[in-house]
Amino acid sequence: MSEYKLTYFDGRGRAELTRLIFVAANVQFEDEIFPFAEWPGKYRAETPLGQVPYLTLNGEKIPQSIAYSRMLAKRFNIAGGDEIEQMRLQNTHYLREFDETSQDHDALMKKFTREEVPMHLERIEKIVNLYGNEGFSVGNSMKWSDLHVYDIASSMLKFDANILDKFSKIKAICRTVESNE
Ligand SMILES: N[C@@H](CCC(=O)N[C@@H](CS)C(=O)NCC(=O)O)C(=O)O
Repeated sequence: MSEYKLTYFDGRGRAELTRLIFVAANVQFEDEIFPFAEWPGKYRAETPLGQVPYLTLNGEKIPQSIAYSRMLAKRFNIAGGDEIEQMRLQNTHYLREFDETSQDHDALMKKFTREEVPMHLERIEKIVNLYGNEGFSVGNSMKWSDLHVYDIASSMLKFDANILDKFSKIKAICRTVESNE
């Protein structure tokens, strides 16, 4: 049995960064995936905070994906070197919540893809300009911030296939991650 188990719905969502960290570090983990239909009746009651994903490590269930992803990245040596580099990596780790419950879903979706996503991508592009190098968000080796940028940026392509066109640094990071075996 693997030391690590990650539990989430059948989708990328907030679990994908952690999956990418395990895969990039070549560390075995159990990817426990359950159908959404089983969430209310079965899985919710088993979670620490009534939410997924969570990580089970040595029998302890740990909530909050960024907290345990950071711990894993440190453990697998892709969390940056000194405090300054770790802080720079941290700059790329923010996610915008998307309110799926809004009444006017179409208008919200338009605002999200035409205004909010480009604004956030632009900020990430600037951060990479400041701290990174060609194909890397910080420094010049792959770190968990690259996996996060890749996860977020590539999932935005489903809303608009051209959404990354203006962001050459982000596209270079996506290529780095995609070319990693
Ligand atoms: N900050 C938490 C957020 C977790 C979260 O929002 N999980 C959602 C799915 S992505 C969830 O469990 N929703 C089901 C519910 O609240 O009933 C994390 O990153 O782990």
